[in-house]
Amino acid sequence: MSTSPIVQSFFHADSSTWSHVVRDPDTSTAAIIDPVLDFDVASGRTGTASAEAMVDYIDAHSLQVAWLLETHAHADHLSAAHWLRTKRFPRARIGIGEGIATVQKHFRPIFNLGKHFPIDGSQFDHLFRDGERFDIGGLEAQVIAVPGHTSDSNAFLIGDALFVGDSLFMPDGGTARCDFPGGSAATLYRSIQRLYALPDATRVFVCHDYAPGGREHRCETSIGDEKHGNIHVRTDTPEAEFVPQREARDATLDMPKLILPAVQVNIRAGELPDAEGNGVRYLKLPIDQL
Ligand SMILES: N[C@@H](CCC(=O)N[C@@H](CS)C(=O)NCC(=O)O)C(=O)O
Ligand SMILES: [Fe+2]
Repeated sequence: MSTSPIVQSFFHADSSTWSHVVRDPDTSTAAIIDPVLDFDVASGRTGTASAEAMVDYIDAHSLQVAWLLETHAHADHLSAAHWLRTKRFPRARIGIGEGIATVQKHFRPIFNLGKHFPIDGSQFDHLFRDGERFDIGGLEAQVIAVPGHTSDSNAFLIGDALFVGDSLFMPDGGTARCDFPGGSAATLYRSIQRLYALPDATRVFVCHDYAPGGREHRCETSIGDEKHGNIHVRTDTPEAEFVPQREARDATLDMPKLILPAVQVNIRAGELPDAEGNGVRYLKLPIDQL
């Protein structure tokens, strides 16, 4: 049984998102983490070029996709999970943290989705609870709940590779914002302490990299490098120092440009809203709600 997955990462430039294909070297089984559906908000046009680049890689290596994993309901891009499962990998299961129910409960009234929109996470194939273990071929995977950025945030420890979602960024990028509904800087700090309890050699793969200082975009670091070099939280950073700094920075940030389209699609596991009578799908833009 292998403990070290092969990771191929894909960068989505519009949202600075890293998606990852994680594969067991001993079998052809793989998981896709945080796939992106292209979306041009000005034209309302979706696209699958980014997702198809991952499909090409999977086809080239004859992989079986067992899981489409979401580290959280993203606020800055649309998920390609539904498209990938429907059009390419019908046997893959879409999984997200059980905290998605809290996110859905918050946003259902904002988008006026009504009682027919379930707020129990049932749009997803599987809801992960903290500490849950599952297999990807011969790889062992473990769920580590990392709330703080959002209430549904999970990290996935797959062999020696940790997919941190939006908790930690690269060391010079610090941490994710905590001002979305259900977010909390103190909660994120405590989540990060759980990640810092992992071995220093644990490979860390981030979900976003905003390339501070104009350096190249990167996605891989390690627990040791985060613990000793993260600009927001190192092993010697007290919670009382991190929280006010994180909150002060959050107060300066604009909402992500795609938050309204993204959230209403991503709480449906990436499925677009049903078509109206004319066959066209519409996204809502609630006024003065955020
Ligand atoms: N300008 C970006 C902002 C995206 C954003 O807010 N990203 C979140 C993660 S979903 C974050 O934590 N950003 C951290 C920061 O900007 O400090 C956009 O409009 O999409
Ligand atoms: Fe995020």
